Amino acid sequence: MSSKKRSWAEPYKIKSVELIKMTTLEQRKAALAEAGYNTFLLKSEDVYIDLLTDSGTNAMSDYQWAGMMLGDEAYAGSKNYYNLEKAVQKYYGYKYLVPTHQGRGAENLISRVLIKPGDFVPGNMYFTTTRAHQELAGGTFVDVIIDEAHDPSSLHPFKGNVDLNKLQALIDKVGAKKIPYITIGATVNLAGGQPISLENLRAVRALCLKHGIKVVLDATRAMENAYFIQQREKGYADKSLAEILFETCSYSDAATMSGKKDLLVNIGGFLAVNDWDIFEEARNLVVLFEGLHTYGGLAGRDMEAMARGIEEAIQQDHMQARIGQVEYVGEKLIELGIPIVRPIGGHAVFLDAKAFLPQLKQLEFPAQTLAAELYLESGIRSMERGVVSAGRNKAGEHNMPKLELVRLTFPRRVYTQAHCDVLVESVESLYSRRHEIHGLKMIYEPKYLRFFQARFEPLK
Ligand code: PM9
Repeated sequence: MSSKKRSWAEPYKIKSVELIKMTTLEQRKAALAEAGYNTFLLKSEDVYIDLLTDSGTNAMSDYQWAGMMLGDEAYAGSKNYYNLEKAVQKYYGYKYLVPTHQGRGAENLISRVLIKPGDFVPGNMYFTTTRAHQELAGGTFVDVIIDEAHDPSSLHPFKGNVDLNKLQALIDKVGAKKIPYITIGATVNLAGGQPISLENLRAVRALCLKHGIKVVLDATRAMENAYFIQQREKGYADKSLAEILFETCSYSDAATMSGKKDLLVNIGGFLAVNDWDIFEEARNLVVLFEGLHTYGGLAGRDMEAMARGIEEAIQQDHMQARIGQVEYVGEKLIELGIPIVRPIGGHAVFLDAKAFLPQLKQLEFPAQTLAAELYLESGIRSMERGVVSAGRNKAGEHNMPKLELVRLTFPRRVYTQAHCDVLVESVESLYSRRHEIHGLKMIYEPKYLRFFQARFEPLK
């Protein structure tokens, strides 16, 4: 048998297409200026290949679309809610389900239920919306991820792991009573889509149990995390993704979920918990923020599409092609000597903007600049994940993250290998003129999650 690695290929064929247009450089210059050099403010119709996010940008299958027609749009007790509940119980293993319109709806609920003002919430690196809700509830986020996660060149296979010494040090410093829970991201988005190992998660669980601290999983990309465990962790090569996902969730008390990622839908999320009291409180609160506890801001058809998405996304051939596509681009960029976060992550390739544009100071916004330049180069939209995303601390100073990244995020089942090739060619061309690139100045800064709406101007 040949030992040569086989190509990944999509386990689906295309039945319906959406036309996209290529713009001229002049059009892109005007569009970018109008958008304040923030790719979030571009109009989608001015974008050629949209790699802003993998959130809600997935292509649904005919099976999911058929499910949309079976939406039971009752105000209360929709059939689709029960289908979703069944699927969450079967694959994630939690007892109780509260649907939400998307992930941050679930983050709002769990933060309000569990955090008291003055509490500390450790986590394996912050995520923007997760931390924002923790802070709104009066908590302070503390990063307890391993140091390797902050180093784009470290080849650690599980850069999402928690540093148990950092967690223990926090417990010693503030006391376990002030730590209601730890948030575990799987995979860790802002570290570059990096996984956490089950060995590490088991150890976190044991330490937390000893101190009465709950574990809340951010399960947004936990299926992708399961794939990395299967590929990299000893003892898991022969386990199915479903088995690994189930085991992952078994080391936690609750999960927040943005279904817009792993679950192959365009909208939807949920909070899933094992504890009746937490469920009851969340079920009470959800009616204030989202809607009745059997729809949580979603139409019946959206819940059906998500329930069906769970079944499709957990399939081996789906995940192999999904992560295979990301690796295809990442490997090509590495061959060209372009600095990216390594190992290649699950949902995105992350350009290392500090290494790409070493001439820029961090407050000249290297990642924001690079994202803007990539759009000018070829109409490809990406996302800043650096100092703009990191926001400000309670004293009002900029948080200065070690990682200054541009995320090339892959919507699931949307783009072809030829799109990937155009992307690689565009980044290569940008890299060859990197010395000519100047930074940006922030001219408008919103109060919350500034990266979404901030505006910039070129320094030169
Ligand atoms: N992630 C992303 O593009 C959406 C917008 S950026 C704030 O990566 C994790 C790990 C996420 C995430 C969203 C959410 C929030 C929670 N956890 O966007 O509210 O990556 O559904 O989920 C985005 P929602």
